[in-house]
Amino acid sequence: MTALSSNNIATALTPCLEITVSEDSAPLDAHQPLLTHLYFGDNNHPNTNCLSIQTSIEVLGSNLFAQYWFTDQKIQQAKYKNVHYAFNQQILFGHIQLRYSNEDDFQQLTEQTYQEVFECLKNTGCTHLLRTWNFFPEITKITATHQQINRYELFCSGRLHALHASGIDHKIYPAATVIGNQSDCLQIYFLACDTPGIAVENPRQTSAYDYPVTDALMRPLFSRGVLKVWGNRTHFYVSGTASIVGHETLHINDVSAQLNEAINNIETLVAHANDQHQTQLNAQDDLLYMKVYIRHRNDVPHIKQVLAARLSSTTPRILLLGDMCRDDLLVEIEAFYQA
Ligand code: 3EB
Repeated sequence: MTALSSNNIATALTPCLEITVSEDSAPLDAHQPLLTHLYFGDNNHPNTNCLSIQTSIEVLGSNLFAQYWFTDQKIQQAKYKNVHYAFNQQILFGHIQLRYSNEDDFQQLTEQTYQEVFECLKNTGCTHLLRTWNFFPEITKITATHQQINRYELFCSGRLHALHASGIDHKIYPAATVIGNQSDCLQIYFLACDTPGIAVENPRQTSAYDYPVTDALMRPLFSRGVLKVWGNRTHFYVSGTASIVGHETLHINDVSAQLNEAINNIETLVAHANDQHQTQLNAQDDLLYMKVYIRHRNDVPHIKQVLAARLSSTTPRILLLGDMCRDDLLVEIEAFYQA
């Protein structure tokens, strides 16, 4: 459970938002309004009654993983330009998926995509972006339109320009995941709200937006974690987290040590959130699930061993095949806390 201090966490009345996870292929019976249904690793189970999003990424060692996001007030669906979204006055979940080729300017594509996202948010009043997930292929590849800048850096630049141009108060960057997949699309989905969350940075890591990059316009604008109260629950959205201490990759070529370091990072982040914001999140017991993005499928046995040692046996973990934004990273994890 969570104790909340009124001056640290937004006290405005927020709707409830609950997430359940399912490793079962049957869609759940929705007794409450469904904001979104996210699923991985199975293309036969879209849920036609709600915004149903398939993540085009391979699941390792399981057929399906799904999440259902419920709320307590009626949800509508709509489309703005390329953004499909489900929303009410207080919550919004959106999805955008665009095909592209190696000849396209990826900086421009990302900027336009995020521009549409911010326009959509402005139109609905849910202007606070809390959490984003971003997937696209060949993440560290140098492309035809820019020399010496890889696709992830172009992505960061496009996102930064759109964010700055949005006119939205962007002092609180969303928590984020950026992973390379095997599709031919840029896929972005996101959670937004009419009231802000609280950004939490990690004392073990340089804030990503302060990384020593050569070009300030390519800064990765995301927070390590975002806290948000929904009704009587607290959520903590932890960004994709890797074996980075300060701003440097540690444990090159050692996937087990990288995973242990990434888990250390998340445990420190949770402790820091508790310290700063009077939450009482338990790094193990309140972990709803962990997603583990793995570069090489052969590493799965090592990954499973570390997870067995570090996570509670009942915590769902989903292993996904994906590339990280630095070539020396072999694994990245993302966590979702609900207390
Ligand atoms: C890192 O810590 C690893 O650009 O939005 C993780 C999560 C990473 C989000 C982003 C990048 C992003 O820098 C990479």
